[in-house]
Amino acid sequence: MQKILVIGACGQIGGELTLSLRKIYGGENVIAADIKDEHPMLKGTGPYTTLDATDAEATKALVEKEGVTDIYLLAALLSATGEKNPKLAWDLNMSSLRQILDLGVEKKLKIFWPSSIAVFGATTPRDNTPQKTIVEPTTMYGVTKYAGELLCQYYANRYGLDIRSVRYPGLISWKGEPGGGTTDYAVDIFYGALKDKKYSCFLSEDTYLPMMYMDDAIRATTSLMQVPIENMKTHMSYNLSAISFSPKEISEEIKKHIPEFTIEYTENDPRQAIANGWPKSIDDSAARADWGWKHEFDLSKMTEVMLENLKIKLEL
Ligand code: AKB
Repeated sequence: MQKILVIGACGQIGGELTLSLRKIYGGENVIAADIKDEHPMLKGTGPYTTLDATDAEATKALVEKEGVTDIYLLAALLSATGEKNPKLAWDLNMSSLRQILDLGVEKKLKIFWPSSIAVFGATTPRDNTPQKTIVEPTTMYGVTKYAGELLCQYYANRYGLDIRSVRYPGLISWKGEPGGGTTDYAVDIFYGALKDKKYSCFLSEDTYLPMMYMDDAIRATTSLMQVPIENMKTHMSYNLSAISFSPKEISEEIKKHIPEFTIEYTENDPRQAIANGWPKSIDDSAARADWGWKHEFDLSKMTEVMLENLKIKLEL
């Protein structure tokens, strides 16, 4: 029987991932942990505990007490917040990963840890970015993600650790709140459209970035963790792709539902420089071939679902 621990369970991915894991493995078998108070969406669905992701002793004690077999480590500072405090981004992102990898070896755990398209930089080919290519990240977040990928690969090769990972694109969801990333505009724009019929975008109209609806990201994560280890041809993180669009394109899609919606563009936001160094689209053929990954949500389906559900959530 699997006993799962989700660290960072109150973040944008953590909340929905915990709920999905509880559906698959049973509420009692999935322990949600975060340094923050329990997110309202998790209340009453299973066990919750407060945990600092960098506290190796507390994590080990929890794993021993609960007989944990699998850990999903999601605690991290993202690209935009990471640039405001690069030292904290390095400390949090790397020390949490390192302690989980060591614990994983000691207790023979199965681990999921997310990487990101932020590993790529300005020297990477930006269209259909390959799985294996030039990788020179320019943000501290990207540096920690690439260093983390190498560390995961090292632990897999050296100690036989079962560690699995994907490079998430920007994630879009109506349930949780985005957590300080460069792709956050693609969530905020729906709130602006529904509440004010307008949105002021911090990226320019033609900034294409790889994106994905959260349900696809969660399905990718849970299915990667179920795949036989022999199927995995890399211990680096898998490229993962669904949709690629610009602010102009998503605003036109929203206008199909809210014709009076308008968008304007602010200049000189530091997140523009980050976005300029990231891919426009991603080649995820390795994930599709090795473990059957396939996305379900395109731009129009995602826009429809976002507007429909946010309208209810915001009581509009
Ligand atoms: C960010 O924008 O920092 C994140 C990411 C792409 O990893 N959403």
